[in-house]
Amino acid sequence: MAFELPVLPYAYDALGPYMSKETLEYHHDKHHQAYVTNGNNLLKDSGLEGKSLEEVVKAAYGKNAGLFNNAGQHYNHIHFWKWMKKGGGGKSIPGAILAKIDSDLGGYDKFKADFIAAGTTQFGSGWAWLSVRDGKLEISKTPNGESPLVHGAHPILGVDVWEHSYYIDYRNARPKYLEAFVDNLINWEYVEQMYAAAR
Ligand code: MN3
Repeated sequence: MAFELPVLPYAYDALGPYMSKETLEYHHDKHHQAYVTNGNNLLKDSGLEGKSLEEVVKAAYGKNAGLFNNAGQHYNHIHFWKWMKKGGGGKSIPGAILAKIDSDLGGYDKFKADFIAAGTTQFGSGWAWLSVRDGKLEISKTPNGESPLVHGAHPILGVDVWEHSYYIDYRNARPKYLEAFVDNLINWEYVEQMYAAAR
């Protein structure tokens, strides 16, 4: 199944001032498009053409680096766009997720601090994650195009900490970008959908 660039689920200027139109235009139209184009070229003759995206990501990990990097980033970005919304973030979190954050992660404030710390301490490019492993929530970080999918867990929230995700709006201030993401952008309804699917 060929990879396709999804349409953004909101207008390019919808996430301002926390993520600008210019950032979304470059990030979605150029960076994500490149992962789709390169991924499709590498998918040809890989033996994985008929597989779902998640299956391609898992099968290519550790075996076909070029395909893994592009398919992994395609998977990550499809969800990243949906993990944000205008007027998102903060503590208006669906009850089931909030209860799990309390029981598994020590409450919202600790979740927020630990999630931001994961993104801040990811050296170089990568992602910070909230995922489900064996029924419990956990926070983690991964380099480059990796995700918890290839480490035995189900991602339900991720934030891109590649410089292309924040440099136009925040320059080198990655922690400020992460704080704005948590306080103003997270689409918790989509997180809850992925949580329900991961259970
Ligand atoms: Mn990116």
